[in-house]
Amino acid sequence: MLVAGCGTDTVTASTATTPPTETVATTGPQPTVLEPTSVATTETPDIDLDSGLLAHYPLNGDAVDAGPSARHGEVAGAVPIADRDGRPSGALLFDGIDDLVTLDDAGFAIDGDFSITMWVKGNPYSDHQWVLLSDHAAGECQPVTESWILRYTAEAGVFFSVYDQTTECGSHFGYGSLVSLDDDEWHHLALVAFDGILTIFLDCQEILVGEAPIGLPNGPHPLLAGNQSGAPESTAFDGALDELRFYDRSIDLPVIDALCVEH
Ligand SMILES: [Ca+2]
Repeated sequence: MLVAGCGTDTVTASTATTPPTETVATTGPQPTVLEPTSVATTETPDIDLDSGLLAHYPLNGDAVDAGPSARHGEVAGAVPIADRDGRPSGALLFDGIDDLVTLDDAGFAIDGDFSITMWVKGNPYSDHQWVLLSDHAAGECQPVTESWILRYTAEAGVFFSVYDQTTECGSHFGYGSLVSLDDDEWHHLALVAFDGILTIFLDCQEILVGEAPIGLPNGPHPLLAGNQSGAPESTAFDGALDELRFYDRSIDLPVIDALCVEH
């Protein structure tokens, strides 16, 4: 199935070099519109969902890693909820206040390509931004640590930042728009970093292509789902997560399609 570029969504991307703040920027440097770039052009006859798999959290009411390295996490507050197919305890529900999951990020320092995929269902009545994933601490300039964070706001959409020490407080890269995760519906989100380009897919559709630093640094902060280190209520995820996967490679379009349709 052809996935990339078949929708009508406007593709917008930006790079930003200003010092980051804890508020998602909705203004700033003018976005640089890049041509959509497929993350992979070669279809393989066999779709391998396990190649390069660092961790796979089915989030069936817990944080067990079903991947090859058994990097089990620890749930703090989040509770089981039915998944997108109605399977009881098939996903995890976060309260938007203080729930989070601490993951085992040993070995998550990635210098090259990577991919992250998950299902997300957001609470439409939430009134603040959400941190979906992070290896990042809240509320401070972080000049001496590498970190990254995946956030969402109703205004700015999906927002992935890497703080890489190239400026005083690090740099952050890329933000998307025209996507909604807060409509109380399940959506499949996939981030694919390939050869210096970050592509974000929502429900198998490419929504953002932007230049991004290669790699997923593993800084001193814990790898968290549902919030960031410090766990401020103002960034607590409010909704449900399911089927969280990390890869140390850029997954191709058939894999993305398979994950967002069948898994
Ligand atoms: Ca699940």
